[in-house]
Amino acid sequence: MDINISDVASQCINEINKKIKNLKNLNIIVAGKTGVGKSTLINYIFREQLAETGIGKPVTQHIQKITKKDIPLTIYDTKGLELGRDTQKQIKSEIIDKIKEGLYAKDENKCIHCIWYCINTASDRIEEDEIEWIKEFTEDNKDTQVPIILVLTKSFSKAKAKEFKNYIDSLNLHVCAIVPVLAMDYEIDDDYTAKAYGGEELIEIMGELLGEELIPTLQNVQKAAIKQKIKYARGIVATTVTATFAEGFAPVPFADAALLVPTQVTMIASITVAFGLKVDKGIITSFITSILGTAGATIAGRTIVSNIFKLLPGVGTIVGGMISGGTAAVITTALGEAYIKLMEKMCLGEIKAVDLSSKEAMTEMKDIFKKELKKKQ
Ligand SMILES: Nc1nc2c(ncn2[C@@H]2O[C@H](COP(=O)(O)OP(=O)(O)O)[C@@H](O)[C@H]2O)c(=O)[nH]1
Ligand SMILES: [Mg+2]
Repeated sequence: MDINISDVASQCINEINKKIKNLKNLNIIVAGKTGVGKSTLINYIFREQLAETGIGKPVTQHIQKITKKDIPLTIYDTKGLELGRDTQKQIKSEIIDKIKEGLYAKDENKCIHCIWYCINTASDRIEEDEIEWIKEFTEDNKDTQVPIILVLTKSFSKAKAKEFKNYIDSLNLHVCAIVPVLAMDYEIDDDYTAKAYGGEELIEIMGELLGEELIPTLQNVQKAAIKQKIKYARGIVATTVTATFAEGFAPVPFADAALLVPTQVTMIASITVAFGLKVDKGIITSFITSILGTAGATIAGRTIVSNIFKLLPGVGTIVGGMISGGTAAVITTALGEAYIKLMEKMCLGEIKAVDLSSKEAMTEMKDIFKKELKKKQ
């Protein structure tokens, strides 16, 4: 059985598009006084500088809806919380109405899943009116129960942020979590710049708060917690391998090794969606070609397996022209890990999509795969 590399790459792209289309929409309200750093936070946490480049549309007097094509996320940005009691009260009811609207729609894609209330750590104090607002809000939110996270923005001093957090903790506000964040590097003086942080923690908490079905979306839209993307992607690999090559999986004849391809296509697509990177057919083709070590348009299942065995003798035994479930699992895991590494490097800007077809990049991908095979043996 032959596989055609261009076809496999197309299948990956189709599967990626299908998975993206099926992602549930995540809806978050971001509240806080003007200047506390809401827009900076949004740009830090989510991909594509959403607060700057997204389309903003006023939905009420004080709420603006921000969306962007192909990002399954809606941010409701509030303004005016600094404008005194009456405006604050009005904003509170606009938010509660928005939450109820989502609930009545009985559509998970329209529900408000979380509220981030931002307080500026640099200002050193939570003002009395904010404490009041949060108390009243949580009272009104008793039936709707939308989780609230207090984000302590501009927390360039970790020590100060900790102190501030402890203080707010002692107020016993009904919030799910209090998370210090520095959304942008902060230059303290010529010699010292505080590095942005807090994204990993905020995303971890979001992951705990949101239901299972929103996790693929969360990973797709976030860019501030690469470690968690990797962890999640590894979970995809593990699940794929256990589901496909569970104990008792019959050996596959070499010639039919291509039968494993659909499983691997699905795995690659899920990982791509988790990373939220723009991956085209060229990238997938370079990846497959470099791993299989072939320049040909088609390749036989038997050749794939023997090429991989050549890459690392001892990865599997060639007995009776079969590969065991165990060997197939090792190969699939290495493939998944190599692809995760590629995605990670692309996220960090260490590999550029345009360079992927270069000889150096191909060799690098092959080396990663080889290393992973070695690890899994
Ligand atoms: N260095 C640094 N500056 C920040 C941070 N957060 C906000 N700022 C700055 O504070 C100002 C107000 O931030 P912005 O996000 O526009 O606040 P918003 O009105 O709540 O949306 C801008 O000049 C930002 O650059 C941060 O984490 N680090
Ligand atoms: Mg703003």
